[in-house]
Amino acid sequence: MSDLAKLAEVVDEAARTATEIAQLSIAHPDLTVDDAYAIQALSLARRYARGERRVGMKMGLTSRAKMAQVGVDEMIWGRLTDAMQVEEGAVVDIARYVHPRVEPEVAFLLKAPLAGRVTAAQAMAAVAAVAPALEIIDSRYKDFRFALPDVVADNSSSSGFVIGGWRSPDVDVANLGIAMELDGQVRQVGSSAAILGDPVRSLVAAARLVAQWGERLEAGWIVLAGGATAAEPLAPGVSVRLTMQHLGPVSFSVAG
Ligand code: 0L1
Ligand code: MG
Repeated sequence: MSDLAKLAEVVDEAARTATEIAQLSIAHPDLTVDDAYAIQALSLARRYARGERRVGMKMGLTSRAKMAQVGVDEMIWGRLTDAMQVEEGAVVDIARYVHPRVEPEVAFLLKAPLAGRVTAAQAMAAVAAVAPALEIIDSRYKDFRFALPDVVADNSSSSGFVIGGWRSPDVDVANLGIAMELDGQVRQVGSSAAILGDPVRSLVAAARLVAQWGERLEAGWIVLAGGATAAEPLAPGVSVRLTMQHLGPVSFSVAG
């Protein structure tokens, strides 16, 4: 087994068993971001071998609030599988995660493949629908602390996602008001404009970034554009509700 495959096994086991691990970059200070994307691909291949199915891509650190929260200042991406989807309104078991957080996102559903350098108009022509979404992020690293290669190797902290009702792509998602409540208390407010000025720019970036790894965004896939605000920690018993202007609500809760 190669060194990268061994590290892929480490992050995969940490995610599968919800077990905290040390940052890979401590024992491997020379780990590059390219190595980290290779580890991510190898760790996801292990999930596919267990029967999970790729259903999309998440963009990460696409807003200043998110970059500041984790001290990393480059956009990153990760892979979504069917096992990560939480049904709207469902109750999740916190034991599935190490120290989960939740953040408000905009989701795109694709009706055609996309890859490489595309314009915003070309990207939107491939979109079947848009929706409000919540991403559950859960770094597998101790204390939720990491360097850029660590977080990339760890599937960019992606652990779960909840999608609200799909709406027509005619809804302009550039500057939608956002309120995220935990147990009925508004904890984060903002605008979808915090996502690169317009979440469509994140979709354009997603097409460019996957192509660098010889992949394309496929018809039927979901693309999460990135957190619009800082993330909030999840705790047993908490109910989460996001309301997004023109797109409506999406919610889930954590078992007590
Ligand atoms: O925007 C994001 O989804 C960031 C994921 C990686 C950083 C984090 O764990 O917050
Ligand atoms: Mg996110």
